[in-house]
Amino acid sequence: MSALNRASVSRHLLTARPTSTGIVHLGLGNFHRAHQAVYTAQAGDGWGILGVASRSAAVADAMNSQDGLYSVLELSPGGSSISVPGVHTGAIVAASNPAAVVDAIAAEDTRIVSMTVTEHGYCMDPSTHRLALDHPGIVADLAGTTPSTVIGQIARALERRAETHGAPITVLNCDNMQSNGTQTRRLVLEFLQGSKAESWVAENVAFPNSMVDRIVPATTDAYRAAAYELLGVHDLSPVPAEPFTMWVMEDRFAAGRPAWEPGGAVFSDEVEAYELLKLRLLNGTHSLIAYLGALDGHATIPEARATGFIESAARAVLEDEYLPTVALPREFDIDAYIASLFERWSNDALGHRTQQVGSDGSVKLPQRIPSPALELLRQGVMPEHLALTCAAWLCCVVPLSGFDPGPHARAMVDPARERLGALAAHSRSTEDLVRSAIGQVFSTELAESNDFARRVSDYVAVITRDGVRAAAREAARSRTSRPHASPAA
Ligand code: CS2
Repeated sequence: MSALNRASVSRHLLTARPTSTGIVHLGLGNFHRAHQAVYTAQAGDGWGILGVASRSAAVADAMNSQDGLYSVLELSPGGSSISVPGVHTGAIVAASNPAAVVDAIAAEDTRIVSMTVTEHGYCMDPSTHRLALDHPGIVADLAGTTPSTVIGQIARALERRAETHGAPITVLNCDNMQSNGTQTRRLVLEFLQGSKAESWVAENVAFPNSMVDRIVPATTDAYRAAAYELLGVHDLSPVPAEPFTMWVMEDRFAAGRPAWEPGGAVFSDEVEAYELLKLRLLNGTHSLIAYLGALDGHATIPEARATGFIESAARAVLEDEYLPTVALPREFDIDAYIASLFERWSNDALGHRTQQVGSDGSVKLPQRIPSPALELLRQGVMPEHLALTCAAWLCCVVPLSGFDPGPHARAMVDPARERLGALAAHSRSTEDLVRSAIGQVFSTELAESNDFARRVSDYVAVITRDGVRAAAREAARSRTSRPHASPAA
């Protein structure tokens, strides 16, 4: 059986042949491989990417054994298609070779370092948005060991650039975070505070903000088999993806960039508006669908979205609670955008799992819930469905004793599971647990809203006692008593 490589791949499927490595990308997960890599391949101007996997060697090994290649399997109810971006010049693993990561970012030929390391990868305190100085990795990196955190690796490499050749570079955050470039700049400068490199970084390194979007499930054997059907050769690591893709970023690059426009990238001075829109309407609603779906026994997002009470809750949170808190980009067709979201969530050929979207809620939800919740609370409006999202998440990851959230919730991975379990063990009441969880995971300001914490704990109690459908019914009742919302001016 033949394997995918440059000799075996059908010419018409292969998009690019890089001539040099101008980009070092941290986070070689499926999202990067179906998003930025595809745009870079479509640029066709010779830029190559060195992929850096965080911990697991599986993807890097697979790609290295396939001449850097892998396929992107586009799936929709209308059919499937495949392509091979072919833009990576190699792949390494940060955990087993952290020094090589610093060397690669520091190399004079590297003009962009980009990242998709998930919200989790930035070692940021969610309440203050500052570097978590008590994070063991940050403590070690600041003490001068070979850096193991992403911020430490970037900062040390920039320091080396400042001390040696001095070539400017762009740091491009492609994670789902509000003002992702600005936040990364702050974290890196905080790491370098007081060092000689601080002012060099401030002047020579660009940190554009970007909004990234494409729904990309995890690879399974079923996707490997589907890729084989279309490729005719075996790919160890294909990436399943929806057809939709969107990338909006600021055109502030310190040392050039690929021509990402032919792939559809948009350069805009309104990135923050796009970010908020996406983080709230897409990601925030996605979380609600995932938690309600998992608690109602659904394995996939399309299954959950097709369930009447979940669709109603999704529309309510999106239209009444997220939409009024965002200012739309100029000439933006919001009705078409909302319609496309519901269509994307219905993609049953993709089979995106509730467990995947529900995982890491403790680091994803802080980007999605506290700001809109506080905004509505300040206006005197109780964000019932944001409270329901928090409650459903808590019921999935820290179920009260005697409550079984079901297999999809149990399979959710969350870095705060243990911490929340300990909080639960020491809490006097559900409200006490909810308040501490909101304070520690989301924001102290939101925890100080007694009404919100009480509402979340009411929903936790209803889900635990009467089930998730009863809780959603209760949230829905609040909708009818409120005027229809419109986006912020
Ligand atoms: C999802 C995102 O897992 C999640 O939390 O909301 O991964 C979502 O699929 C992407 O951001 C889409 O661009």
